[in-house]
Amino acid sequence: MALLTPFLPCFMVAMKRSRNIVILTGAGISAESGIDTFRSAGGLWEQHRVEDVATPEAFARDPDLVLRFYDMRREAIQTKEPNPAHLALARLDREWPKRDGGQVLIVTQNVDDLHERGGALNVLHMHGEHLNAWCLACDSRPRWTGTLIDRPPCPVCSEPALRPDIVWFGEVPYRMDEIYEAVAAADLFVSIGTSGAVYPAAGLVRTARELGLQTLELNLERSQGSAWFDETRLGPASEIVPAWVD
Ligand code: BV8
Repeated sequence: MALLTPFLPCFMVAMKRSRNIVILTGAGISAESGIDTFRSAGGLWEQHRVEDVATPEAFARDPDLVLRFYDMRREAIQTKEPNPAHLALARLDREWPKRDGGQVLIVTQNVDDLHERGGALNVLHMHGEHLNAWCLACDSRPRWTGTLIDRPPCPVCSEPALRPDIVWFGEVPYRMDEIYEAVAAADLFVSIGTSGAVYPAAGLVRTARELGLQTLELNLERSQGSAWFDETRLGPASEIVPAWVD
């Protein structure tokens, strides 16, 4: 390890010392790309009750309402572009292993593809992805950029049994074992653009602290989890994320 000059701010030290970094992102990292967040003023949930659109019960009760809600959002994200925060994380993801030999894993609650379109390679969508469908007849997860409201045939089994490949409330988030393993192997946990309102994602910072990781929060405002972080830096992601990475 390069000799650390004694006056480096504590997180510069942590960055230099950290080999493996787990980064949790939420809707706030995509806000400046024009994708609605959930709980900020005028956010998605203010336009829709969660119970009406993001639960299996809602889908069973009114599938057209749910399919239209996700069709609208799937179409919207395809008109948006990654912002400097996505681009900065992609640089870190690509360059960190060369600089330090460690790994970066971006665990996102987001269901847009802006991390990938920004160039990130190691992205884990714990709440699913708008641009996948899920066939309830054959359990395949075909790539899907169109609408589902007209019950199109599954490209694998031809059954009209496609639903959004989204983790709804009450459903089990994807690849939790991998996420906990990555946190257990990391030295630094960074949370970006999340209110800390939804579990188990919101509990990851506590798991990180219990395992002795350094924890850093980058957010527009203090979140429900801020008290659990060693440091919180406030500001728009497009400014504070590149400032942290670079
Ligand atoms: C589950 C669907 C069992 C996709 C979503 C305790 C333990 C475990 C579960 C629970 C628990 N207590 C309650 C539960 C149940 C529930 C839950 O958490 N309920 C909450 C409301 C209390 N959880 C579940 O049902 C989960 N499943 O628990 O299964 C289990 C448990 C453990 C292990 C295995 C299995 C399923 C949760 C997933 C639900 N699906 N979305 C979709 O429609 O998009 S959640 C939804 O909220 C989105 O995915 C979103 O990502 C997520 C979190 O929201 P945020 O991303 O944080 O967005 P938000 O708007 O809230 O905040 C934005 C933040 O950004 C703000 O802080 C804002 O200040 C900031 N910001 C804004 N602009 C900027 C910015 N920051 C920087 N720059 C900016 N420009």
